[in-house]
Amino acid sequence: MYAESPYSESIVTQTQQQFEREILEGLKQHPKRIHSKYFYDARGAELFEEICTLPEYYPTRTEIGILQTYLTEIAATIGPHARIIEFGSGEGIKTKLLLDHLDRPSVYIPVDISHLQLEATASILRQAHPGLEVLPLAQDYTVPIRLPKACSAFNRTVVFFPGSTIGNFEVQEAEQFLKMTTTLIGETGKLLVGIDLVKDRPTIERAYNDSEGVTAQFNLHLIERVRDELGANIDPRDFEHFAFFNEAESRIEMHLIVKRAFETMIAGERIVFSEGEHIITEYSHKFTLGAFEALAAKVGLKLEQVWQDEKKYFAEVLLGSVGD
Ligand code: AVI
Repeated sequence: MYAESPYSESIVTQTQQQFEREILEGLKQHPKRIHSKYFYDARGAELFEEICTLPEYYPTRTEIGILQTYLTEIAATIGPHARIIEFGSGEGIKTKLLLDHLDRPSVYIPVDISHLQLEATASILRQAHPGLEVLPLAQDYTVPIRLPKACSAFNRTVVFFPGSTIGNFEVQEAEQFLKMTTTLIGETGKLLVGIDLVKDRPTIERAYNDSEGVTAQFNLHLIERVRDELGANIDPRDFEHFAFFNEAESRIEMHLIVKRAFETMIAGERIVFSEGEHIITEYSHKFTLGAFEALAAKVGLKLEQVWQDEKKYFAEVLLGSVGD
């Protein structure tokens, strides 16, 4: 087991170079884009945690409610001595719930782009579960990953992907991600994933346009990062938060609208912003169970069990490989 962080500073530098490259690539596209994974530096993660507690943002508390109600049943389906791989490990409430309910889990591999968050979560879990081998992996999970080798034996692999983060992928990316999980779980493993369900437009739109403006701050934080980390002369006050439900694509779209025309140098290149121009910063897909089942079937995964809240706002879905 690791006694301290196995990650060197070079990973941090690499991540900064990737940030600069991808921001520039995105801002040269039409329409301009900034990938939603860049919300989550320390400040962004803090704002997201605040979003999760807002009255309008129903997904987090609804999913936690589902887990609290059904985890005994979910854990019984998973069985003892599982190896759990969790993507985007977040602040750990759902992880804690899962690990507390499972029967003697063997290995826990949290995968997250933020190594600071990972290490904090890992050390808490090592204390709470002395028999659990915790192997954090600081990596962008939108690209294929190589798992750290565990010393402990395990019965089956379960990929845990709560939070409806799968909805933040483009449809093709979601398919690729599901394909990658089929390789990780093999024939006997399971994928336990949280998905946000299609519901009435006002409920969905309110969740991304909260009255306190925290989601707006979260969105505008991307501009703060470009200003602070890439030394760009760019002002968040020149942008406006905009979020709406695109029914045809079944997704919330978050945009930043440019309020006044200006141009600025970003990482050595001149970028022109026109008045009224939109930067796409996030998609958050809302699924029907049928649509999610069809997506999973494309990569050979079948829906085995579904747990939902009473209002059917959110679903926790267990999938296995078709050959299982
Ligand atoms: C992380 N993800 C599932 C959130 C969502 O609802 O799509 C991110 C978020 N964006 C704005 N509010 C929350």
